[in-house]
Amino acid sequence: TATQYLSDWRPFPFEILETRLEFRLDPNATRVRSQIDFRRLEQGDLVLDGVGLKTLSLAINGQALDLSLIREAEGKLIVPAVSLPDSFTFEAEVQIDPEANTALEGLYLSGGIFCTQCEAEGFRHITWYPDRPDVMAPFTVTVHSDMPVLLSNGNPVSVESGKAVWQDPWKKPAYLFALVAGDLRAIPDSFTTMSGKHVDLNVWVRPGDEPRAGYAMESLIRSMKWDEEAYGREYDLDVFNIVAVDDFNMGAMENKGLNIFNSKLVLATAETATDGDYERIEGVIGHEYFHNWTGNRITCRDWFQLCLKEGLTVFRDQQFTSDMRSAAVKRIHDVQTLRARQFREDAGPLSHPPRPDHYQEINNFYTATVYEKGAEVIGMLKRLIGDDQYRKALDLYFDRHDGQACTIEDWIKVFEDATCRDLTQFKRWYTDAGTPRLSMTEKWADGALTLDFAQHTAATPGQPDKPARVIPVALGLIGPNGDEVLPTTVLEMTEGQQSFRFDGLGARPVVSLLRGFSAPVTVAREVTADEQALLLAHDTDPYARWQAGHDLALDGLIARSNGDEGGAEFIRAIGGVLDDAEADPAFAALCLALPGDEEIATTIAASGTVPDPDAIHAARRALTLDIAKAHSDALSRLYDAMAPRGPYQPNADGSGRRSLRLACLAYLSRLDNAGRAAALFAEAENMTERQGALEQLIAAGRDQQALAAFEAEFRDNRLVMDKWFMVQPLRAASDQAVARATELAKRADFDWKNPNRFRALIAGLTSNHAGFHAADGSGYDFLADWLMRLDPVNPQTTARTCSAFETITRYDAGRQAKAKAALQRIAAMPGLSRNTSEMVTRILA
Ligand code: BAL
Ligand code: ZN
Repeated sequence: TATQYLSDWRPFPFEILETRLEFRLDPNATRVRSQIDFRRLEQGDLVLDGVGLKTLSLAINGQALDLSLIREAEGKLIVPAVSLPDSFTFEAEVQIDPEANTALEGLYLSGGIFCTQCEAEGFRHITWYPDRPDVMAPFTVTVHSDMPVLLSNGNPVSVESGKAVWQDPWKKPAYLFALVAGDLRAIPDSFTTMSGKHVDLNVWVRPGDEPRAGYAMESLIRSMKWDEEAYGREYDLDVFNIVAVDDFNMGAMENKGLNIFNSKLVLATAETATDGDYERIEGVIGHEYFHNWTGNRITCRDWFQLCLKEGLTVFRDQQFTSDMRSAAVKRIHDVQTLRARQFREDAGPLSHPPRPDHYQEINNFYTATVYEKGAEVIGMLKRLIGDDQYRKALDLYFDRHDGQACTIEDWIKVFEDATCRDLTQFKRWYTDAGTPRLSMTEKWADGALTLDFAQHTAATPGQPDKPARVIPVALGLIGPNGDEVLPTTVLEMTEGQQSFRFDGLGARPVVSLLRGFSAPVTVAREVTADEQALLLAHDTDPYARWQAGHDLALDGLIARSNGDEGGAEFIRAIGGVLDDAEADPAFAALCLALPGDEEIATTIAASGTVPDPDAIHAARRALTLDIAKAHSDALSRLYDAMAPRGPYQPNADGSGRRSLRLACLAYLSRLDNAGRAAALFAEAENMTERQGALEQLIAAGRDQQALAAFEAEFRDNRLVMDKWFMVQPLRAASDQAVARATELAKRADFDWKNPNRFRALIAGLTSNHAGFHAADGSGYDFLADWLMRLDPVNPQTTARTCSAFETITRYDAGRQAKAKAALQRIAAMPGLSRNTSEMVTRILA
């Protein structure tokens, strides 16, 4: 399979003045006519992309072209330069089969709705086109269909029965094209932009789903307002449409003026969606909307630059959620996600830089590194230059590059020009893979504290040497009495080893290190349990406070998993958290939640030891029980105090109270055999508490009645039933998880071709650490069997799911051998997709 290299990028030799498309929709025989006005910019052949098209005709300026120009195997149509005038109209008519399109790339049918997904390279499944992000054009789209609602990008020109014409005046690459046709109902609203322009807003859903789309619309309006206030960015079309569909490989897609969403990120009511769902809906609606400027108006030159739009847009959606909810809680959630997904990716065979320089299948690079680390890198930049300079640089970015397809070099240059800083070293964060390990040792003498820092980044695939990076180290100092003696100070580390000294200190303080998680690094330092407890009690930085408690718990859990004593200090410290819990329930809930098995395993592996999934799981269960016993009164009191005080509100306050209540329930369930959970399951009026209770009932092995009741109530709601499929393997006892998943997979309603349903069951199992890593290899075999079944149907979702195997080399030889055998079975499958083949090859390398 051909590898694509960043260094091979060459400009497209033509520009497009206008793209006109005409669709005659039919489930099995959709006709697409295209007229593309090209103008030559430099010498070169006309190379167009097309995959799986039945080509009916090709012409240039009305002259028929020979179909033998098509190179079927390569998916290219190559018209030699000599046969082309400087300006010409290319015309094609092709036929495609949306109903047969189970890969969900290009034009497909989802539950009777025609919809599209073109990022990254889906447009080539629709018609012949230069399907690359640096070729941008205004589009006019005509749709013929008897479906009641016909949508495309831009503004409506004419909408009549059976035919609609849409025009998008903003030039865009093909990956932002979208078309939707179906029996849909709108939740309408409107927005007046900061310059007074009226915009019609619609969230389109299936008939009957209208009452579940209100929160999505509110989130959209908040997003539009926030982007004006925070970034000065105004919306630029007369309409903005969002459509919810059930079958979608990703979360959502930022097509210009016509965002298409996975329905799980649109539909919510208190009875069917959790607090987490509501927060994700708000965040993703924001994310896709913010792409209008960071992605659409300014796009990527090539797919190696994906983090240019994704890292920045994630950073912006994180800021948005911080502003809408609790900044402290949001930061801790983001750090948890980064560690769980990106650090894990960086520590294994799939490690790659935020800006990779080669790939086989770009769909395999929609990763935590490109998205979440891409966002962290921007956060670091902002921390280094300050808020004002950041805003100045962003204004320059929008001014300078509006309408362009850009690179990471363009982005860095904007910051260099706006701040007069040399960012050569900073750029390594984009080009170098791996998570730096920051170690710190302390020297105390004569009222002076000297901190000696060292940074080290281990080799990653293809990158053996790692020069030092610039690392912003935010820290503060806390005196022995708990007072802050040095407020947050940002040290700029640029060398492999560097020392910083703080003079004039009365007594030896405790270092509150990496405040706000100022850089995506792991930390190695000598710190006593008493010092961690002091930070947990007194640190002024909420992230650092939480981290101190988290580390204390982690140390105790690792000791216990080694068969030693551990966790006593955490048990004691948690008493203080419980005493203060009502002042900030969401924060207390975060402190109460023990590190998960996966994180414990990661930490053990990072220290060079082989993690034992069963010992880790047993250690966590034992510490949970000890905490429950030690604090049963306080936990019980808080559980009652956090009972609902009024109607459900999906806001930070309400969700904070529920998260604390459920954190208490997790402990109390170990003492009362999930008695409170059973009562809560029966009486709860919202899905957050309902699902939380159900999870405890499953963990306690008394779930039959509750599962039956849940199924009876929600049988017809796909999204809610996804939860039912997910929580069972997730919360089942580890020695029953694979059996449970196997039984569930046999059910008629395990509609595995639906990505949400497939992922629900599989992610439920693979997130049950000891269950998935069962010593007999049954978890690996189960996953491999399902990946082999899904691959011919949906390569993209199959390939992404392969990352469940990315940690195998950290386990014992027996588990490794079984996992490798499972992967080799996948690799040997005839006709394996390029997507899955690349993932399996990288993991096995
Ligand atoms: N661009 C793909 C979906 C997203 O990141 O918004
Ligand atoms: Zn995005």
